[in-house]
Amino acid sequence: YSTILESISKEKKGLAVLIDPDKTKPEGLSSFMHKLNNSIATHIFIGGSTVEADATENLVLEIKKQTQLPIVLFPGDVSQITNHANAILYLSLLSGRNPEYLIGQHIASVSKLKNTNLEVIPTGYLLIESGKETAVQRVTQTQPMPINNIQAIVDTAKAGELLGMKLMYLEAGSGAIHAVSSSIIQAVKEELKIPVLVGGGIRSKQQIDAAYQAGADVVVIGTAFEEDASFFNELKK
Ligand code: 1GP
Repeated sequence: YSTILESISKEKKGLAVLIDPDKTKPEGLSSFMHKLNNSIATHIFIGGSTVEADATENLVLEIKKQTQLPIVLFPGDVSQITNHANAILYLSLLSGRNPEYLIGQHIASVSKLKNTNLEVIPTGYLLIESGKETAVQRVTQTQPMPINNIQAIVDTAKAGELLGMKLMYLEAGSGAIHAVSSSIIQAVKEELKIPVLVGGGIRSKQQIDAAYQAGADVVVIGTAFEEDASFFNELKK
């Protein structure tokens, strides 16, 4: 958490590269990691909606050998917990009403977390409407929050902060057609004191800058790097 706070200020923002163990195998990672290490990326997030057993741990072990950046689990479920990462975003899907993703997975994770040194970062997770059904929606069986009711999004995020969450993640969904809009980011940021993370469907430098401009403290990008690692060249240190 301290590295997230350090990476953000008025002039500085965070960039988390999301690597999905389901799509990225440990073999042949080196060229990708080389580009990542030479970019403005500040954190590596690891996770996916559905991941095979052991795939997360194997990937974390390999990535750890190839970077100094903090490795943070961004798990789709309790099976993706591994002690080899630095921290875990302890996500509660506040936008939905499925108890399994509000508290169920958390209870199931306790016995595992007790045996790790992972830093647990309580994080509110809001799925926001983005133009098509996303994996988060499918897997969690919850509806995204409609974009025409910004007040409901702001109030939900604020409730998460009042509950003690240390980060708020605005998620359009991996590969989203429409990223979270500037007006939503701005409205949430105005109301919250905790850092705001924004991800889903961000594919260009221009979109990254627009999210920062609106108030995002950390932008999270997966698909754009997965599809074309040369995108890192536009984001050199
Ligand atoms: C998904 O917010 C992340 O959980 C990143 O989305 O893959 O669209 O970059 P993308």
